[in-house]
Amino acid sequence: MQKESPSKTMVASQTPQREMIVRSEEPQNLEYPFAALEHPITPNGQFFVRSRFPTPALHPGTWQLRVEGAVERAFELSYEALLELPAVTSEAVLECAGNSRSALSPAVAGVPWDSGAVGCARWTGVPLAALLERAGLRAEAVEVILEGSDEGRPTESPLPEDKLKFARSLPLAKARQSEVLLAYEMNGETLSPAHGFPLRVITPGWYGMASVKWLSRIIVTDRPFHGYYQSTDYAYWEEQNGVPSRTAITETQVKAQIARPVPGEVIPANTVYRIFGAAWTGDAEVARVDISVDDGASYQPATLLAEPKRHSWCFWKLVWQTPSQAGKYLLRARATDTCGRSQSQERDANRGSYLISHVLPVEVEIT
Ligand SMILES: Nc1nc2c(c(=O)[nH]1)N[C@H]1C(S)=C(S)[C@@H](COP(=O)(O)O)O[C@H]1N2
Ligand SMILES: [Mo]
Repeated sequence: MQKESPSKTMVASQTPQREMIVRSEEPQNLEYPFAALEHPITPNGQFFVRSRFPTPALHPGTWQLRVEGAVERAFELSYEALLELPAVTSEAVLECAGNSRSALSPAVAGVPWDSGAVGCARWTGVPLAALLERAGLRAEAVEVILEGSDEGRPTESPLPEDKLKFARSLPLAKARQSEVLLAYEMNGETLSPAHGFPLRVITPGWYGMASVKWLSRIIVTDRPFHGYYQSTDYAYWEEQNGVPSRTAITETQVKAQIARPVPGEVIPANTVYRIFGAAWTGDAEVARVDISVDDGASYQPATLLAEPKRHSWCFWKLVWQTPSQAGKYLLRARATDTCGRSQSQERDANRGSYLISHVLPVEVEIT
């Protein structure tokens, strides 16, 4: 092949798959082919779906949201009444805590997500804080349980015969932050059944499991919640006072993902290639993304393609002058956030099958 002048050529990456990857039909688990990454706001049809149980069929005429527990005035709210309340719209990235699981070695149980269980949308709804205010928290209140309408038996674990509902809790400090939304619109459209119609929680800065779909009950409690998806699943071992304890997964860890090139991509030597991807973090902003094209020996800063925003993601690129020597090369992307947190190089085994945020190399072939 004749080599072209690097200054004139920008190598197009392989045409990526655009259809969603079906990880399972029932419950529905759909992954976005991250190599096709294009829009800073993920179109609804390209937003991953992660559900533990079949999607419940809820009717806006009969569905109600109940607010109860350690409150002064328990109440119920219809869909119609909810739409009447003052609403806000904000952008938030949701990443499944099991995203990138397929990269773990040895393999672990769970949906084998590649890097497409992540997306960023504009959510419209009512701040959870407004409903807590209306109910009036009693002095003993410590947590807020968010319960979905979906139910079933977790397939992954030996458990009582009884069905259980998907539920997660937020500590009061997080629940009261104005950013936590009860959302009924996604990118200006009514929430779809798969994404939680009629109402879902959006907990920005936390992994997806805290954004409970098909919300039906808000229960304020006077003690910490230890439901199945709080302490058994979506939890990891952490030493507390010298004792290993189950700790609920909460804040999203800082992470950069390479969309292109894809693993195994063949790229010509002596040319110019645009390495491209996205980066996000939890309750902070992305500060920088650094790229290594030499198996981690050195890093150089990527260009952020937009002003990083709290709770959103930021696309980035690096124009790579590809080497003249043919062979396999390992590319790495590493994000750092405004709290000074950066991705580790090594996997922490205590994280089990979740929180996969260490630097993941992408091997390409230069020819
Ligand atoms: N009620 C309910 N809420 C849920 C889930 C669920 O199975 N049931 N899955 C959670 C998980 S693990 C994730 S990652 C997000 C995914 O949201 P999405 O399907 O809209 O992308 O929803 C969360 N909320
Ligand atoms: Mo998830």
